[in-house]
Amino acid sequence: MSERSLVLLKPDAVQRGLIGKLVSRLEDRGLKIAGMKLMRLDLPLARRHYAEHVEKPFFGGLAEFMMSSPIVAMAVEGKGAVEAVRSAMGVTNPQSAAPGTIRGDFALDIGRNLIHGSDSPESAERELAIFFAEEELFDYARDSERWITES
Ligand code: IDP
Ligand code: MG
Repeated sequence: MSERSLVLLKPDAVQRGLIGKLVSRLEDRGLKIAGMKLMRLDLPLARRHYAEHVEKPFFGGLAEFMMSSPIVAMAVEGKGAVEAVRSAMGVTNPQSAAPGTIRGDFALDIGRNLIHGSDSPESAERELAIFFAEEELFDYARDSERWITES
């Protein structure tokens, strides 16, 4: 099985009706959805997911935002999935995000940047375990696979 990343479509993406467009960006890249669900974060989950940011001054606002509306949690799989998702997302602050990236095309504010993607394979493993039970993740082949990756 190739690499997996945890992707969250944040409350702003859901509220703005961008779920389909953002999923399409990832599918168009060749990435495969290995798990997907609509859910609402509570504080313990937000703190666990953003453990590295809990002490930061922006954490209060971030947690409040992340709990304000449902999110879509996804396990996204493919060759180099972590980096592929990060490059499709664009940099954290949409003000600096390149056109052609999700944040560069759809967002303006660092506090409303639409999407989370794991920052390393190690983070991906940790984060996927927070959001998905083993039976919610699917290992399946697509007929298109050999047209997306050579090996
Ligand atoms: P990332 O989402 O690009 O990985 P991180 O540095 O891990 O960026 O920060 C996590 C999230 O916290 C960001 O996506 C953003 O929503 C929020 N955030 C990060 N830095 C700031 C800030 O300086 N002000 C407000 N929110 C921030
Ligand atoms: Mg991060």
